[in-house]
Amino acid sequence: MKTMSLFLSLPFLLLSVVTASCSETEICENVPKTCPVVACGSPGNNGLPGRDGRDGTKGEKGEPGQGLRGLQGPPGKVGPSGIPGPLGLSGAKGQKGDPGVSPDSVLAASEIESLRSEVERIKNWVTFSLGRKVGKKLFLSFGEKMTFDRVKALCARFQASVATPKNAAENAAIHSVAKEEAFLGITDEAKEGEFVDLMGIRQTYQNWNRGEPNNANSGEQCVVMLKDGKWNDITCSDSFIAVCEFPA
Ligand code: MFB
Ligand code: CA
Repeated sequence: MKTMSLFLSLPFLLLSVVTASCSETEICENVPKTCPVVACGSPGNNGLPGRDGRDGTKGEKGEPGQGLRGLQGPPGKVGPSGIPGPLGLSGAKGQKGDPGVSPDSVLAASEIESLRSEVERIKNWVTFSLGRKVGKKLFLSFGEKMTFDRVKALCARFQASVATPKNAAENAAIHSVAKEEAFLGITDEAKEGEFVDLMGIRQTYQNWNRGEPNNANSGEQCVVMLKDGKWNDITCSDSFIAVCEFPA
């Protein structure tokens, strides 16, 4: 029986001898064909991937990324108020105020009324004796002869203007107060032949003497009322009396 079992195990024994001689790390075909019964097969398929290796050591820090900058965030909340600034420059000086009214300068309404009526009486006396009134104009004469420029200055000093008749009635009133030839507030200084009043308004009412205005010697830019109430254009540097007109 022993022989039989030995015989049966012989191939296995042979196989294990052959296997043992090729089973080391060398590849079968590199083995010298010393063993006539060894035939190497074709390489086998790749084996399955091995297990993951262990993590490597930490790398160096990389350069900053070149990605897009983030959108600007919303404005932050209002910060605390700053400290007050330095005092500004002084402002321009204000207009002069109205005169103060001291208790004793306050006039009673009755006192005001009596003053007003007194003024009215004085104006009437003046008009009756010295002047003539037409509508809202009071004409008064000043007997001294003077140039046109001085006449304008005199009337202005009394808050009046040089008498300027705008119609026949006013012309007659001026004629009645002027006891001799008097300057009128009319000239053609701005444009020869165009007579205007001292406000530059065209003089529509005119009362020229025969043959006037003639701009004699090309130098007559002022106007004088003659003794008969007619007008003549005359040299402004000549001298005649002043008649002023006051708001009545
Ligand atoms: C002229 C008159 C002129 C002078 C001169 C003496 O009339 O137009 O203004 O008054 O007389 C003739
Ligand atoms: Ca003249």
